[in-house]
Amino acid sequence: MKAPSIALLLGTLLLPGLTHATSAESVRVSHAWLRILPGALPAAGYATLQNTRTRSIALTGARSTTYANVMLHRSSGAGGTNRMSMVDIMPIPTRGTAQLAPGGYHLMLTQPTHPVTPGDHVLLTLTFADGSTLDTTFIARPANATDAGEPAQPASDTPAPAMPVAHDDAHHRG
Ligand SMILES: [Cu+2]
Repeated sequence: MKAPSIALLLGTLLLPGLTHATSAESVRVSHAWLRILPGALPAAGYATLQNTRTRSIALTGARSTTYANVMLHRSSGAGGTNRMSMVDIMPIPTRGTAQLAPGGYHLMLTQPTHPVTPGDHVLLTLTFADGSTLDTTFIARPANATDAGEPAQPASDTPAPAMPVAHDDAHHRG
């Protein structure tokens, strides 16, 4: 008989009587896309994350072999006063969804290891507070995109932002 994995052991110790599923196993990602800006401006990563389990989940960020630096950010304020700050987690509520979306939580990606252009598929590894990880393909979209560009996306799913927020570097000063 094989020894149980350390992850399974930890799950058993930390969550007695509950589920052994990791955060990564309990999250479904959809509408994952990157907004690609010209030049050296940072790219932004957006997605919808659905929590299928009965415990809250915390996204801690992502890593990628395509971008040397990936940060979890949150925008606050509105219009011209929009500000961003780095955050440690994005909570995904029990049996609910959370969005990485323009004007809210998002991933900020800098230092690409090779040029990324709209239409490219970029692999990001999402990371969660319990240490689990989830490989996710993000589709690269142009600077003026406001969604993943998937034809099947229902119009009522997410209201389009009144004014799409460009992820320009002015938002990252201070
Ligand atoms: Cu940002």
